[in-house]
Amino acid sequence: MSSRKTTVALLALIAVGCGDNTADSATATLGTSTGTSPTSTGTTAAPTTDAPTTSTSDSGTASQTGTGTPTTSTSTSTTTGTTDPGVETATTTTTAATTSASTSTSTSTSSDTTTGQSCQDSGGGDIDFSFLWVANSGENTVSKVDTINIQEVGRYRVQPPNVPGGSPSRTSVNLAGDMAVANRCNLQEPVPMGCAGVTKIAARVEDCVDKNGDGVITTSTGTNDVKPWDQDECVLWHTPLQARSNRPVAWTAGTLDPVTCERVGVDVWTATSNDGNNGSVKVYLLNGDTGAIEQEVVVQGWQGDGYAVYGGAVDSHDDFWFVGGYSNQLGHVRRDDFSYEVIPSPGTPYGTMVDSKDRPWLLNGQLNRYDPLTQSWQTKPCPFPCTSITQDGDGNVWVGGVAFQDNPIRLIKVDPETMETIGMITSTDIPEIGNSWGLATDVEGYLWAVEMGTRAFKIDRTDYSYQFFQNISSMYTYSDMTGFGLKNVVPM
Ligand SMILES: [Ca+2]
Repeated sequence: MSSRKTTVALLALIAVGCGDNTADSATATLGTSTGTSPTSTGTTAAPTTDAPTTSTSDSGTASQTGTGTPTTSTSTSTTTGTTDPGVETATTTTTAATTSASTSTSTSTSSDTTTGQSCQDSGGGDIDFSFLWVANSGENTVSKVDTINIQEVGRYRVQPPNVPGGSPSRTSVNLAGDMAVANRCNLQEPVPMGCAGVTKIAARVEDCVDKNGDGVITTSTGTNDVKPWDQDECVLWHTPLQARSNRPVAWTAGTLDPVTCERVGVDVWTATSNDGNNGSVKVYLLNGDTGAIEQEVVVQGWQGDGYAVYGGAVDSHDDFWFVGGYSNQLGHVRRDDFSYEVIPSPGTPYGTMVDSKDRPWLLNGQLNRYDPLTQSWQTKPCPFPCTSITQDGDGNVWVGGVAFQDNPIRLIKVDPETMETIGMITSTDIPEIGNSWGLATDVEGYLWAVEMGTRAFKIDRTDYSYQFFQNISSMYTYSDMTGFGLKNVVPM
């Protein structure tokens, strides 16, 4: 089999085998690429085309900018000849179709000035905060796993009963240890309100709320102790959303108050399909304390069919970077004024992160790294079907993926600058490990490779020794599920 065919087969495998674990028509669009309107097709991935490579044309300078309007939708950014930014012909469309500005609102909170020397890092770096938050998608719960003892210490409902949808996947952890998770919904339009939505859970008992005033915090203590909806006092809020797809979730770092040493302005980004309008998507900033929608930005010029937006992460400015749902595009909404840009990407997204130098990465069979300063992409092939990504405290990028046929590679270590593979973990090192859909670094520096299945591997990245957490439920999470990714980008 030629390498080209191999790549194609791998991508087809990814499209079918992984994707989000609920099969739906959108999985099929991966293989088609090349500008065909994915809404039309429900067919399986065509093995003759190869999404990441065919629709390349990199030199991703083409970006369209626009400004999001405060609060509600409306469009503003009437971009010119844009459309499908992810689909080839990237080089030409250098629009910059800004229109009206959002101005006002936004109290630009630039951190730099307040790096209080007297304040210890408020959480995130503390060993007490070492939890892995994984979603048990099929049962609408999230598990809190102690990464030191490799033990599940809490399990929580994240969707009200009797509401269709749910299906949580991506989780995000803030610098105080709090977790937010997005419910994907995954139903066909039209969907009811609450099919999608975001739920926040506190990590520390002292951050939970004694809602019934009995002087005790009632909360889950482990796997077999799941409280009824609204009775776990560490589940702090739930914000229902009406969308067929709600995937990315990413906490902001906020700013450090030098007096109280508390972080303030800690909010949550999420994004959804814009049901009824597949030429756009919605990005939300939710108030971290209340879950209220602080801002809604309709991002125009986005190929928003299918999964619409697949994942996202913040940079050191608390800006939100997000990737297409199997479509070759990268989005960016700025925290200070909610303006945005849509950037064609040279490869199809699956996993994504922002590295310690504020560069978004996206990957799915190929590594793609975007440099916002030069507005350019760098790409490298993966020696196996790569899907998931994290960066460790030494700067090394780790990439997980699909165990494919007789390829022994399970994880690779990548130089963050050259993007060359500088190490690998194989099936000889860890015979039990299969597909690592999710990858994260914990506070002690261990890697966590999470299956779409029941095992999460804790791996020593120096000698590759390992243990694993055995869940009773099937997990599916590949976002910043420990909070290390956020800590990694925040200037401390
Ligand atoms: Ca109570």
